[in-house]
Amino acid sequence: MSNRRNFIKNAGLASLGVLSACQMKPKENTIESRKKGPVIKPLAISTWKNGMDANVAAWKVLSKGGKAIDAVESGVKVVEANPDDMSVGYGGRPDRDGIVTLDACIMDSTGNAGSVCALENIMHPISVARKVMDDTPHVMLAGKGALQFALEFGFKQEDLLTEKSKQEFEKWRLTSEYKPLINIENHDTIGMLALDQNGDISGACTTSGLAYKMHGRVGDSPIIGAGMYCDNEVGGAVATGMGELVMKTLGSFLVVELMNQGMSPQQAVEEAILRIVKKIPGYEEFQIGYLAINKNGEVGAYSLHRGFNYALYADDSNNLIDSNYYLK
Ligand code: SD4
Repeated sequence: MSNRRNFIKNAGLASLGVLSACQMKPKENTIESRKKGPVIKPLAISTWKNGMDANVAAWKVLSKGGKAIDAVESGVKVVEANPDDMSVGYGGRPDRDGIVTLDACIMDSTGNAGSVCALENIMHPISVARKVMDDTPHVMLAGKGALQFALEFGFKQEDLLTEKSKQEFEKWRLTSEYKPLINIENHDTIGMLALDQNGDISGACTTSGLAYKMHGRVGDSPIIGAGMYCDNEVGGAVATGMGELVMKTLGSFLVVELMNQGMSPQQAVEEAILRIVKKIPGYEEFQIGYLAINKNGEVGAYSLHRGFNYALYADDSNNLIDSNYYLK
């Protein structure tokens, strides 16, 4: 029987009060059906151990029914302000000229995005990135322009080089050996993804980049699609580690697109690591870690080397988890 004839028949029966509740159930994707759908459980996931503190701040927002975009911003700000995290914001290691330069990006569930790179003397680059997203028609501001924009919006200029960072830098300068180390030196950049009670996804990523990088070097972290990407119909991904490898494979976009093609978050992050293995000679010398989530709140994590961990706040519990990895 054709759908139309079925409809006419059912309409007639319904008006007679003959159809069961099940037969009359609303079509999928109507407001009615979504109201009755499964309850969405919020979650926050972030890279590395410092993600534990970031998740606590994000959870304060999410557990009150707040938005994913506000959760990720307030989450990563905790790490930006922490002088003991030497890869992000205040206390971040400087470049080879002794200057702390910051990269950050943010993306919301509407697909809007904002980013700053090579920003100096501002403690919360993520909030500047959010202003770029919310208050300009642009996505990315760099260097002096980003600083000027931040100052116009009332951000304060501060010296971000702590005594500890400075002393380490002075020591490094004695030999000036530019050697990015796996897991030890460069890797506690924070990338965070959140799923809120509405089922909306947002992401943020913020870093001082590689320690003792060339002045002006920008990594993957502020680049939408490289360091972080969200597609609210699919999921989100963030990257950490040697940014050049992520940029060359547009890692976070790749992960989200693989999920869009049907992969689970775990399959997608593993495939994105394999892409680096296949395409980039010398990949063994560097660490890369990916995190991903999808709309159902499933998560994925994978890295090149052992040693990548991540913080997952879900079901009212915050846990630090070791990621599986490629090079066994
Ligand atoms: C960068 N991806 O600047 C950043 C560094 C990083 O954990 O993530 N470290 O290349």
